[in-house]
Amino acid sequence: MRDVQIERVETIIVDLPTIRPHHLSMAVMRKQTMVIVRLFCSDGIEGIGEATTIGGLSYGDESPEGMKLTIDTYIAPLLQGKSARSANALMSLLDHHIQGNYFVKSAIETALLDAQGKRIGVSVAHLLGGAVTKTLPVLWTLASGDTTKDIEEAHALLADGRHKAFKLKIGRKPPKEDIAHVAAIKEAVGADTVVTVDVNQAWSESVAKQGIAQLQLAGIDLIEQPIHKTNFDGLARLTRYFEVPIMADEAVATVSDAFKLAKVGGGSVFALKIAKAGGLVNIQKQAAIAQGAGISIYGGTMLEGTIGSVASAQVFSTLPTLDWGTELFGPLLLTDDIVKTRVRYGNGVMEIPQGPGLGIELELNQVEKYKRK
Ligand code: MUC
Ligand code: MG
Repeated sequence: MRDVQIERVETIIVDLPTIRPHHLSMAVMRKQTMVIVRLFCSDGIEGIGEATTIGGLSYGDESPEGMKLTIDTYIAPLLQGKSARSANALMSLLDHHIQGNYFVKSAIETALLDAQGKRIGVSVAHLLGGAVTKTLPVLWTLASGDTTKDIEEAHALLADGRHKAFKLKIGRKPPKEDIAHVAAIKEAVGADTVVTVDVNQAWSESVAKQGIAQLQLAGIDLIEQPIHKTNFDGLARLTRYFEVPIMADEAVATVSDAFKLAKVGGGSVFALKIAKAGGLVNIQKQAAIAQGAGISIYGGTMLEGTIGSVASAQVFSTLPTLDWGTELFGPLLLTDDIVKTRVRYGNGVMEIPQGPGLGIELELNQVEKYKRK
């Protein structure tokens, strides 16, 4: 097999407006900022990846501007001139020289896998052992900040059939108001529509105990990250106490978090995200830990655009135990896109592009249009 080298790694910050403000406990998003990675190889193949977070530094500890700097200053020089074929070898090199920086590593691994898939004519899912599905269930997050608008949005989406389940974001307002908001939406969409609630760490354990009791009574199907991410024992206590499943999100970032949380029973569901985990291969390791511990999994998002969402979909499609479906709706929250062919959504699912690589390509005019100047 002819050797192929990495010639150059380029990063571009892209800002895309959202279709409406997206309210989370720690930030209100009006645009999404993505760091797009272009990895050029000596055989003319280009791999693409995406490093995206939520609300600057309010969700994770890597910012878009910092991620660009990390790749340009530390990662690109390490990769330049190296053999491009083995993502595992290159990720191991990065892990040896660069601590943490998981969001960035996920974008680089995505670009390496995309390039290798394009090179040998197979999808990224195929490189990861093969897909078990060509579609993934995708819920929608209602987070306009207004109960009436959320109900209208839910009814329109149910009528259209694009989504069949919803996630609600709370934690910005006093618990009483938040719970009334959730109960009103649940009643409006009906008992048969799955509704989950993400508190994004906003509650103390004692408040969570009261709040979850009421959410359970309102018929909510799953509670996501009610308390601070470092409180593993608290998550375990809530998981044991309530019938409604408790999902770990921020708490389960790395492979080692998954192991430690599984050991204490911190959550009956894990939300897996390629950015938190530091890449696609680590998602498969976390899924194996969850499977061994009898913990369900859910395909999470960092509200990435199309590249990050498709990269997530490629690895999620290899997991037979994705009981809770996914939330890979990121591209639908944005007013426009930077790829040639947009991903198709309908009937509650996302259609996964079928390779080679990620199965998508950058539309460079669009990248230029939304590139931060
Ligand atoms: C989160 O914490 O889950 C995922 C969907 C959404 O609306 O926000 C994100 C972040
Ligand atoms: Mg969450």
